[in-house]
Amino acid sequence: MENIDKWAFKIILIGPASVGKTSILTRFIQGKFKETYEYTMGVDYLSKDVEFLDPSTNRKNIARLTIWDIGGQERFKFLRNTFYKGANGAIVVFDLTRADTFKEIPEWIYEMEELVGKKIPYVLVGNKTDLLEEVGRIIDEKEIKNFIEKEKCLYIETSAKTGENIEKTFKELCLLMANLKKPEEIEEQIIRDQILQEMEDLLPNNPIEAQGMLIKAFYRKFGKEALPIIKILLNKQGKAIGLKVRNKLKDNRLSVVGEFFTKSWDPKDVKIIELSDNIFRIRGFKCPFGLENTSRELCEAVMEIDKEYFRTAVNDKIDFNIIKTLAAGDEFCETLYSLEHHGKE
Ligand SMILES: Nc1nc2c(ncn2[C@@H]2O[C@H](COP(=O)(O)OP(=O)(O)OP(=O)(O)O)[C@@H](O)[C@H]2O)c(=O)[nH]1
Ligand SMILES: [Mg+2]
Repeated sequence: MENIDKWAFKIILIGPASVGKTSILTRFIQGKFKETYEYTMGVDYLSKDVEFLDPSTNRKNIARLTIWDIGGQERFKFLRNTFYKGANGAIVVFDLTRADTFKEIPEWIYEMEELVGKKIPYVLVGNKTDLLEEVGRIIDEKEIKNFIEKEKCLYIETSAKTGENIEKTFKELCLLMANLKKPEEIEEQIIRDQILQEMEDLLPNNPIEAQGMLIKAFYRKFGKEALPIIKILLNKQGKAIGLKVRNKLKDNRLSVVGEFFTKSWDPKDVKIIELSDNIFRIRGFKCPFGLENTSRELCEAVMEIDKEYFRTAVNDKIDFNIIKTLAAGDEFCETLYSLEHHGKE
């Protein structure tokens, strides 16, 4: 006989009035949708068996869900005390087209934890995605992001009308309730979603920007641990380009290399502040890697490329100093290269 893990879960569907709780449930159970609003008078419940796979073993699980759909209108508040009890998980819904419903969410979660008596896994749902095209995103995505990052909860956008992500919401919640998905994985998923979102918003204009996106994604995921690796790779890249420049230029004084280096950038993005055989000071108004407002430490790791480029192309010991950087929020970048023996005996 097939070996299946069996579960029974009580789920509560909660959130402000008219956000689409009943519609989500009707879509999930009956595959139907109704345009007219009939508020839920008190409480309804429905049952359904769902299958879901343990992601690490691919083992089949089956859960009998009893889903309690609780009217969101204020007058049914008194019912929550009774019906929240014993819940194993929750779907907390707000309406993507009504900002006030999102504002209320922290209160709903707080109240849920009070009445259930403990923290339970839940999925935060932004419903009515089908209306976004028409209405636009009226809730600041950053606010939603901040909330899910702080709460470390799963966030899914759905449409009860089209059925988008409805099954997924229930299955993800099953994984959480069965403890087959750990908080670290939720965090990973949040980070992954953010990175993908950023990538969707931004198309690289050239290979350096694409490299910058990769570096940022890597740094975001691994933090400080990523820095030494970025450093080593960019150092090698700097050395490779530096060697080419050294072979190409007959004269390898810092002034000549500095001028050659500057020519590779769009003149409106850079300005030479000082250029001699001992000192090269340059300002940049745009980070070629797109690292604006990330962090100084990331800039330092990435700038290993320029540092090594100059050391190799000039073939001398060079002090390298990042005076200002857009990465740390400064108004421009300023870097100073000086021959190490300059000014010393
Ligand atoms: N376009 C669109 N309309 C939706 C969607 N979900 C729900 N609605 C509409 O929103 C209204 C409210 O939906 P309900 O499912 O009754 O809302 P509810 O959260 O159960 O409301 P209460 O029972 O009062 O708490 C209805 O008119 C639905 O047709 C959706 O995904 N897209
Ligand atoms: Mg309802």
